[in-house]
Amino acid sequence: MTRAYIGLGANLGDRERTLRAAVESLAGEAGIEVVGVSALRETEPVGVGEQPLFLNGAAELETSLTARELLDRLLAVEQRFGRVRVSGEHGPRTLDLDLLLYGDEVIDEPELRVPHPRLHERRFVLEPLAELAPGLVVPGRGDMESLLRGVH
Ligand code: GSY
Repeated sequence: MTRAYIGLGANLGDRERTLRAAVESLAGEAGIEVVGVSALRETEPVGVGEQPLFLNGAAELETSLTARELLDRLLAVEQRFGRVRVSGEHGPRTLDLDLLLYGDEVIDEPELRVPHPRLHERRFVLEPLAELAPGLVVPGRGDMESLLRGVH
């Protein structure tokens, strides 16, 4: 079993309902146990121009799936909730599920990079992660406290 963390985000539609339903849906998947969900917080969009506010959070999972299998489940749940991913597009989204951490593994494969390559520079990711696991160390990046000190 591996402890994994995912980022939750939405800035279209009924954001809270979608995020909670997505977590429920993940919890119903074979091989995934949801062991924690952070508070959801409203955040200013980062790096995507003018867009509606996001609702962001994070979830802690215990999983028997491989990182690739888990990623595929996340993409399937996103699609179930109407998310269409167009390469290179950064438009508003009904649901965004990002694989942030998969145990202490470092993976750099097409479409599958963990730790998430922008995790360490995003307050909207670090804060909910630190809430779930304050003692977490992000492989290659450091501990939560120093990472949070490094973001605006
Ligand atoms: O994968 C993250 C999508 N995203 C977000 C987000 O979830 N929240 C905020 N506040 N800004 C964002 N920019 C991007 S891209």
